[in-house]
Amino acid sequence: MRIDVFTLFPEVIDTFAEAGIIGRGQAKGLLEINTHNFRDATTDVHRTVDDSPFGGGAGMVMKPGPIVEMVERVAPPRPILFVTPGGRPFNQAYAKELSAEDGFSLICGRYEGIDQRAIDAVVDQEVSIGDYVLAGGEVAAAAIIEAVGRLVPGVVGNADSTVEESFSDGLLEYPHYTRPAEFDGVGIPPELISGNHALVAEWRLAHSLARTLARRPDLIAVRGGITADEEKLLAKFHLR
Ligand code: JF5
Repeated sequence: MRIDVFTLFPEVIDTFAEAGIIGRGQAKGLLEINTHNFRDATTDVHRTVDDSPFGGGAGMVMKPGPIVEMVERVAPPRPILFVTPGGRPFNQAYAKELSAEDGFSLICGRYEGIDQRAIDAVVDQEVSIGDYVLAGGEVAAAAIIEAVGRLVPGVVGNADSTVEESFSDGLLEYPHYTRPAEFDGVGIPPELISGNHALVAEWRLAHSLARTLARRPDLIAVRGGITADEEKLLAKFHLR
């Protein structure tokens, strides 16, 4: 999968893309992350990428020329996504959709945003990673690259680890434990060392359900509520 990122801070994306699981994905030849600096598409001696907004107001707006010129020069993989708080909410389903593509591109804004004519000329989709405002799109782009890149077959080592996790079945993760069996006087749930695989699976599902009910009731509603069998399972582990 090829992912191209257009940004005023390519070193932020380059550094991120060399690290961890995404870096390994690139080393294995499964991912290719390319970065492009809008400033390299400027024509004036000051390499100007921004200007004050028509209509007045605080802050600066990214000029359309360098954005459209850089995108047309590169002919990057589509869809081209503009990262902005006003975009389509990014979630695991959106990540899965993008992971089915051969590639996609991300445009990162700075300042107050980018000229609407650049969006109209080159952008296919607008995407948001959450209801907060960042100083620029780079951190959001990194989150999208990581969420999508790890779904590309072979990027994550253990074949099971991308299927049995939060959101893959619409529930939050159950609690995890490892050695030591007692830490600071606190033990672990005895079911997990019972040797009974069916009991372990039931304990995990019950705790996923209980956590989701407590923290994310909206996700339970999406699934159509709690079934009678799920109610029984919660009661079995004293979670209701
Ligand atoms: C950005 C103008 C984009 O702040 C964000 C963002 C928040 N959720 N998703 C994306 O993007 C950076 C800043 C200013 C446009």
